[in-house]
Amino acid sequence: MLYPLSYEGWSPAGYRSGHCSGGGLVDGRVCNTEPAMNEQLEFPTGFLWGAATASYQIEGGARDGGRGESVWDVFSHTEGKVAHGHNGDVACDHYHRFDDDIAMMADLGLQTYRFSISWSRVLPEGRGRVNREGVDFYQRLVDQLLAHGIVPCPTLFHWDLPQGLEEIGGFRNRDTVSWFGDYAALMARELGDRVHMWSTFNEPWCYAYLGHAAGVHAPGLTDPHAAVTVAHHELLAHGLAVQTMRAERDDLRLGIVINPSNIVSETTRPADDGQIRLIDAIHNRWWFDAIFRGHYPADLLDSYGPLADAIQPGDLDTISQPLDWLGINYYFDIIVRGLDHDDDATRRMLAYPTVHGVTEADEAEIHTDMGWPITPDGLTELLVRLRDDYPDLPPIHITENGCAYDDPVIGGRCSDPRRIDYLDRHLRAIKDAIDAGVDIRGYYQWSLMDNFEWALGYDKRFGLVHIDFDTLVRTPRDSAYWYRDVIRHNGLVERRTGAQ
Ligand code: IFM
Repeated sequence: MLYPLSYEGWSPAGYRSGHCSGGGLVDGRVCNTEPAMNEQLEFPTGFLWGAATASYQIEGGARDGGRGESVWDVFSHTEGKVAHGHNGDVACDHYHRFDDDIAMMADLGLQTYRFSISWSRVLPEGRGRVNREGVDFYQRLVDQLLAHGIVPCPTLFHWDLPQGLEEIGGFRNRDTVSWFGDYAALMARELGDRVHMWSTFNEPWCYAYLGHAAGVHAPGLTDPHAAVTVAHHELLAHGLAVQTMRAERDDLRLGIVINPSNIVSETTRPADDGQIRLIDAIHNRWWFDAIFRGHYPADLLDSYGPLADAIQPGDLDTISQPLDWLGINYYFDIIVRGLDHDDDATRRMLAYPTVHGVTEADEAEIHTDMGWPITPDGLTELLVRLRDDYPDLPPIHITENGCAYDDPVIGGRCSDPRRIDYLDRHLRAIKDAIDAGVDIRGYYQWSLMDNFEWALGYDKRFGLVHIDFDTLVRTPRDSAYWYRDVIRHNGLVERRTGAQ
């Protein structure tokens, strides 16, 4: 039996006992496994179309303009942490080439651009001294975007914590919460007259668990207590930042970006259900319950016990600030084959990031270069379920969605039909969710260009634009021109590839 683990109040039993085909409704839910690729689909008027990147993944300029070190500089320069010893010192050199990159975005018709601010570029030590050159960089970036009619959407924290703060405990240290609040207020003062749409954190689950439990991301710890503490402090910092930014200006549209996933179990052992439910709580409910209900999931708190001792009275009030929008990053459903019943909470959490597997005989066999299954149905299901489970949800923007494929440039052109297919399927899934009544206002493809894919280095290519990392030449792929058509038509037209 195959079923997605539920959010609270949703019964998994009998929900999805197999993958649907041919579109339509299965058990009352929207299902679009085999989209009608040539069917035209129009999105709601005013829907925003964009692409996303993050500071450490594209900027480079690591030693330029007074930037301070981040945890990712230290991690990537530590032997054995990143594939091939790659690092973000140069990356796409966007720090020096942003003018041209923005002209390229305009050529591709982007209406909005999601990027992140490098905290250590504007505050080299993470607190105290402001680096004017760093602030100026982001002011020029924003001014150029606006000059090209592109709506800027910055994220304040996409994992590159200033190393100075890491040395005094990083997000394990409760003081970092207030330093983040100060940083957020500074950015609201410096950019808030021109930038209205902000997110505080990107994928806080990744920073907490990949960085502090699995140890595969910076800062590279394998300490479950640290991971849970960071998961809490990130949310507390988010809530505080919303307060400090609103105190600076009342015209900002503030949100947070979470990466939820359906947890799909294919295990037949009933004894697995409780553990899978906890995995769902770690990945999904922890974040949404805290922000939109003002409490953490009781089952997870019970399981964590003393691991969650960072939570103090009043914290959840700070965390559950009303938001103007919610960012959802979606790549794939997490499909669990089986679990070790002898795990204690600590070992289970450490094991968690590696438990996703794939089913054997369905569309999930199709993988991207990340080894991730392709599960567009899951996106519709997830969005509908979020809407059902959290009635006070603000409008949603899909802030990341995309796939890694290493299609080469041949004769100046890069044909990438698999990316077009992936994006087409996921846009149809989003449209299904909109038709089912979910309030979705925008879509950011990940990523504008190939970039530093964290511990996997530069081999995993997510870009609409191919980067030659020797010459830094940019070549828009066929998918970039396809996406330009999507934007022009505010939706999907008949499928076509190639530069137009
Ligand atoms: O590259 C990352 C990004 O930084 C965060 N979301 C997932 C992407 C692909 O792994």
